[in-house]
Amino acid sequence: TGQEKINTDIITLTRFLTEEQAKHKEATGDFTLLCHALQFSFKSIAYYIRRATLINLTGLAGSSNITGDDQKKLDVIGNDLFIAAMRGSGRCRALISEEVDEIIYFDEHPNARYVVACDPIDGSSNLDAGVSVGTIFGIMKLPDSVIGSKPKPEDLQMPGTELLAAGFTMYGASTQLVITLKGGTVNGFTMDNALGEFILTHPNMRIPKKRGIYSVNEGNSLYWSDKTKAYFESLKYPKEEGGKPYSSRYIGSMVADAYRTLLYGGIFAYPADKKSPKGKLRILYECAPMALVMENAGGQAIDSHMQRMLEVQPKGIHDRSGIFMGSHDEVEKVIAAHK
Ligand code: AHM
Ligand code: MG
Repeated sequence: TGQEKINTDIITLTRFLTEEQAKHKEATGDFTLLCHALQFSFKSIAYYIRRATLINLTGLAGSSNITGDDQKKLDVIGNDLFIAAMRGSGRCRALISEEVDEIIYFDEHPNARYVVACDPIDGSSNLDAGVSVGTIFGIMKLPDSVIGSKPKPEDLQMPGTELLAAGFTMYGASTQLVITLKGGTVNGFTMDNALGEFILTHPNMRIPKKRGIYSVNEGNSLYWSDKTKAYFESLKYPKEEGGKPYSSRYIGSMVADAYRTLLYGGIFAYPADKKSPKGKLRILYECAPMALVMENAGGQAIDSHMQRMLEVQPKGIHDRSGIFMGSHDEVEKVIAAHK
């Protein structure tokens, strides 16, 4: 008849989360509710980003955050949307946001068991140029001994191995959500604007084992260690006879660079260097969530000391780290080059 076959058995994020919850007999539904609140914040951030130029949301807000970055108007709005959604979920005890110096406690929910770390709009220097940006999130559970009392910063400075779930949303040509649960697979959803739902479009994402693409801000190479310099040189000038040099891709939005790396394979790096000896990216809401996604997709993520990223213990809520992540074999090359 020439009629397209229409899929009527669509897996939305809501359905996916419900089905995940059913797999865990002991689940109370709290985690699922928290994820619904997260989902709403992604949808609203996506909405404001789409409309930013039309409703005067481009440009600076006139303030700066803890890390000294000038805040964009959208950084402020994204952060406010996120805080409101987490508070409203009633399941979040505390929130760590890139945009707020201190821990945000939700004392009205003293028995909530979850803690969320987020970068509401990562890559915001790209916003006004219409380049993809994203939200990064990690969800942790408080130890039983802390529930009911006010958690201390040390209680929240957990290594990525403690993440229950993590992922990111990319606001690009379409809005993509990638989420993974501890020990689980990585699943990608695409926002259907007409339905207002995230639809499962990329089930069980696996990162290619290797790929000749590298992604790094080469403008920092003056400050790199000799080993890091030698590593990137080796990608551009292969030693083997007839060896093919790698391609370079760098968007400058970690979410977009990581999403491409996840789909196509390759390596993404923001190494620690002489200018930023601790690296630039933040452990709790940038490095660790991405590392969980990469590992669960079959890739690897390490810091500049070649230590597994998920095991890096942050010493403060905004602590930073160098990072190399991506395809399994590409990270092996990084390790070999830094021996
Ligand atoms: P932000 O959180 O202030 O937006 O900074 C994080 C961003 C990442 O998305 C990206 O990987 C990196 O900073 C780019 O930094 P640079 O401009 O130094 O290459
Ligand atoms: Mg940011």
